Amino acid sequence: MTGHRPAIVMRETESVNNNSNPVLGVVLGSDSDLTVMLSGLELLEEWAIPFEVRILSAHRTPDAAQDYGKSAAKRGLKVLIAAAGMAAHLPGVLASYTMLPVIGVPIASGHLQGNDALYAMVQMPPGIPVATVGINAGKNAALLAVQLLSLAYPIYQKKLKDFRDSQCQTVISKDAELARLGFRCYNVAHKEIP
Ligand code: RP5
Repeated sequence: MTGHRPAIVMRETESVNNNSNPVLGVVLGSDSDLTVMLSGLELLEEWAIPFEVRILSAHRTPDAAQDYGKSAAKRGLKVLIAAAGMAAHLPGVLASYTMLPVIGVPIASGHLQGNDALYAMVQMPPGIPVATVGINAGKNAALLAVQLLSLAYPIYQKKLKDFRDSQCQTVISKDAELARLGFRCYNVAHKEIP
């Protein structure tokens, strides 16, 4: 594995294997995608979502990717996240082998910096959809996965609600701070917005 091995992988492996079976599978096309996905993985860990992380490549380990897609539902997984860069066929290949919803995360890499991966994921042929989030949007992928899981596991709805409330409060605080610093907002007619 290139570079350092983020601690999140070790923690995830221990906690999931020791406690409950994973319901969410996160698949990376390469270990080089891991850094981008860390914010999403950290959120999953913080919320105690039982998840597993694998490195499988649609091109370099096609048989393993096929096996993973075919066995995912049987192993109890409910949702898959697949992150890949460049000619990113991983989410589409997994989606072709499973009825589980697959969320694709286009990773910015190579000369086209994720535009290639984005188009590959979002332009799936009719019949095999991949729910594609933005380039490098690992956190949104994690949130979307939890939203899907919350349909089967209502316990996650509170975590989502708390997250949104906290996000809302953060913006309100920043807006108040802006006002405290003396900034004023004007509309196009240069009238002050109350
Ligand atoms: C894709 O090619 C991977 O998902 C990664 O984003 C990109 C480059 O892979 P490495 O050469 O860094 O392994 O398959």
